[in-house]
Amino acid sequence: GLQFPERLNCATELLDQAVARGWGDRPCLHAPGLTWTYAELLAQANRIARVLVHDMGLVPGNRVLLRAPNNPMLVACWFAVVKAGGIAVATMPLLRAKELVAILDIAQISHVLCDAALAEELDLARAQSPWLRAVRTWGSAPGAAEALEPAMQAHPSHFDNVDTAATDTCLLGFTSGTTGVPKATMHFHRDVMAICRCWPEHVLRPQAGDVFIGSPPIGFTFGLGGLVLFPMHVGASSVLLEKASPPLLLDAVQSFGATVMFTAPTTYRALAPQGALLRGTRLRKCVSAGEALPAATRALWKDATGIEIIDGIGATELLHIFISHDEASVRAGATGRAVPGYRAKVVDAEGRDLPPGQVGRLAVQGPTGCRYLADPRQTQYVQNGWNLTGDAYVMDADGYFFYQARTDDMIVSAGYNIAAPEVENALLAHPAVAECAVIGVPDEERGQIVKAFVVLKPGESGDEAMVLTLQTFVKQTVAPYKYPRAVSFIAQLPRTATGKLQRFRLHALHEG
Ligand code: 3SK
Repeated sequence: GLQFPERLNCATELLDQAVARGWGDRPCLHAPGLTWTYAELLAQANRIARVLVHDMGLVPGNRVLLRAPNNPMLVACWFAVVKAGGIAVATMPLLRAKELVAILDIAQISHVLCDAALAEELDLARAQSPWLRAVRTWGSAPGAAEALEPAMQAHPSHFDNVDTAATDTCLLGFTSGTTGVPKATMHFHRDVMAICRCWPEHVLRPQAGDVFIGSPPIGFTFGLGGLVLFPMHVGASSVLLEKASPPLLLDAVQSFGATVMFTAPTTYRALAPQGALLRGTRLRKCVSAGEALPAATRALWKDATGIEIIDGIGATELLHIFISHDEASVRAGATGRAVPGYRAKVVDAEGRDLPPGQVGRLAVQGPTGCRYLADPRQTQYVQNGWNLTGDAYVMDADGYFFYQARTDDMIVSAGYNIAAPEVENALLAHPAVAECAVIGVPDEERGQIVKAFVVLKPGESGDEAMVLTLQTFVKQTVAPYKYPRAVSFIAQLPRTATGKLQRFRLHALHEG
């Protein structure tokens, strides 16, 4: 097993030690028109840590919300928080005020560091938080109140990291959960170091000369690992893109000479027609996670680029990927095998182990995982030291795991997890809506899309204009990727005699 010292600060290990090791002049982070070396990132993080401690009153254990698109300042802020013994809560850039209010509340966020480009929804949310003490924003107009940069310039560029325990929490990862009520998963300093060892050392095997690139937000632990922690652990560099639509990603892979790419199956599918452009570039490893990789997408990508995708499944609960395989051990249709350091099995509804060949719920155990912040659902999702995932899998006799479906009402669309009740709640807030129910329906491009069945109030008409009105309304209330791409108007929702919604009948209705 992995051994870590009792006292451990993962920022010291990944950043201060990188410079101490002599990597200070190596490129660490690239963005369009900008490269920071390891030494430059360290200096920025140190100044921000000083602002947090001396100007904003941060003490170890405080939770700090980080809000930005993927850019070098976000990474500097992440390290600053962890250096100062704080707990980093990096968020998805698209979150709206309503979702931010929930996070501020559940995590009892006391401090915020925010990119000015995303300040609007934060401004709406912050007034509703009793816990918030101090906010700093970077990238704002000169002279703006709460500006981070002038405060940084007033401090020297060295900082003594807080001597944390390996088992102190350093980050909270939010997952929207099946009920739409977000859960915060807690991760220790040693967990961050553990994920840098397990999957990268055994599956990805990156090298110091690698240039990482990808689309997942750093607020999603898939992005944090793939675009920040894993490259830094080996002294490599990473390209951070604020916008990473498929065409922008393709351009950036070419122009930055990227060698390792992290993205979701939907993006591989969208890029495949231009994939031949990547032949002859430096790209050599392509990683897919966030949703099940269709066999057809794997084949399309291999045909176009010659590269075999490294598939994997991870979870915010476990911080990163725990089932995967390298390019050499692909088995058709399988996500892979348990990553060394982790154990995985399939269990029945009562939690009993199922033999190979039988479908059940995937359970995972390893150096990370099993901790929710003050959430009664802990006992529902963690049993006897095993994380019970929401995925149905079947394992073969050789320990390869094959994805079957979600076990609950979570909709996975283009790599985004969308909880049906959250979309329902957003729709219900519209004055024309009497009742509604949301399901995920199969979609070639996005895996699944959100479909809403809506019962309108008397006098309202279910026409195209109403579809558009409701879609726009949802986009304004919750993160836009959660909006229902399909809307169907019905006279009443199918319910049991006791009034329970029968979602399976909605699926049947959809299939006609
Ligand atoms: O969804 C996944 O597969 C995933 C992968 C890596 C880290 C986190 C997650 C949720």
